[in-house]
Amino acid sequence: MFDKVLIANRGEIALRIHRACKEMGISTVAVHSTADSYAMHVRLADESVCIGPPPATESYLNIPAILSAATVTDADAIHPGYGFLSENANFARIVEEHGITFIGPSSEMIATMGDKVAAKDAMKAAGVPVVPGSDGAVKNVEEAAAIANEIGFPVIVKAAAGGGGRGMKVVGSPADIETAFTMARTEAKSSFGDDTVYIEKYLGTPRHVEVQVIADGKGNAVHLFERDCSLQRKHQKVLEEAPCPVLDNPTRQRIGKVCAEAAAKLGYRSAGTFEFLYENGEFYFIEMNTRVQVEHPITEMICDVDIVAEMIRIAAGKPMSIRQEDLRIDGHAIECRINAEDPVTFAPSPGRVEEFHAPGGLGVRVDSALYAGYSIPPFYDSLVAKLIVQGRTRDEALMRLRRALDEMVVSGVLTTIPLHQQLATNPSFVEGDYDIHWLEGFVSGS
Ligand code: MV4
Repeated sequence: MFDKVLIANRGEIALRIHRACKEMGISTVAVHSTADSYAMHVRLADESVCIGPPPATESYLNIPAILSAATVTDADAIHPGYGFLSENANFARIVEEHGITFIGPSSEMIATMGDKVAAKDAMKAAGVPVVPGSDGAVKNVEEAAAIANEIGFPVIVKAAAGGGGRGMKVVGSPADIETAFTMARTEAKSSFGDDTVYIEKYLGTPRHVEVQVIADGKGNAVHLFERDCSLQRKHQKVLEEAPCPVLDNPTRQRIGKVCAEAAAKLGYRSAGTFEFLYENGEFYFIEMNTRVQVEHPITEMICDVDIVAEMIRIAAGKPMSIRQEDLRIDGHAIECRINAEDPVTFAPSPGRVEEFHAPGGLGVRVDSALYAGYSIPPFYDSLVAKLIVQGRTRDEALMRLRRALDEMVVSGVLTTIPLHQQLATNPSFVEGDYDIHWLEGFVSGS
């Protein structure tokens, strides 16, 4: 096992990784920008290294600075968390070239999944159902028009180098395909330096359902069931729940098995997530995430598995500690992302936190790096806490959620707690009756 892990991240996920390391007897190195000298992840870590000024491009994305920090502290491995360098294939490769273990998939796997056309190809070959569309990249306007006519409108043009909602154009009728294709190409080139685009049938009212897998890179893989992440605004998830409230057990088992078998067949290593659109009882693969995700705790709560510890074990060459036949779903879990933002306009609200009181009690977990007196810097993501609740049933989880939200205190800055309080009592949400577009209507109408 590793003696020392460098955590190349900040905030709650840096704490989450630190906690897994401590339970495994591993010492930790925090890295931080000058804006984060008083951050909780720095206070908790065994050692810390300042890696640059506040802008992430000069600190948390600064590959030479992070490698130097790992070298001077003699770290055995680097955990990238989510965001920042977590899905940068180049970073994973350079880390490994320095004789340091990257806690995640191989750099080749990250590169394949980062190319959305290559990812879809790989999944199709591995037996995963994908959205109908072009067979790979679309070369010109004529080809785009032919494919769109064949699959039928509406269609969506996507950038191969995009993902997470960037670089997409919905096309409603044949008259608009030429302009949309040309615009998508131009935007892809300027945003990503790669003008490769592909076409899919556009699904109008899907849910976003994702399957968590863990694999050892040696052909062994398990799935940890699914999460419903449909409640999002501008491609930022707001609340997630596990399991998906509208799936029946046979369907759940079937899609889980498909993903675990695909991960095994691809030789996937570490934790990974298969993202699907789910509409009219069918799953359509869209993308794979090769990192630990923000919402991983809801899966941990219903499966009683430490996903971050598994990632570390696998990276160290140890066998996985879980077997598919031992995994069951224990009740229901919900995560609220608490952001330091105006709950109505969503404008960031950085500044000094005067009071912080985390709710507790049975079935309540709070992942946060906040403390009273902490100043939230304006340079980074506005996520400041994740409130995760678990109950024997979805109704019990919802009751627990409402009571935990009422207990939670964050003063001095604005937060999205009031938005979550409204959501938690909304009849459509309580019924599980929502899709990927529902929350946008909810926030604009309320
Ligand atoms: C789609 C789609 C409808 N049809 N693809 C947006 C994020 C990126 N990961 C894929 N996205 C979508 N792809 C087809 N063929 C609708 C979306 C989409 C979406 C997907 C998941 C969660 C939220 C979303 C919000 C708007 C659009």
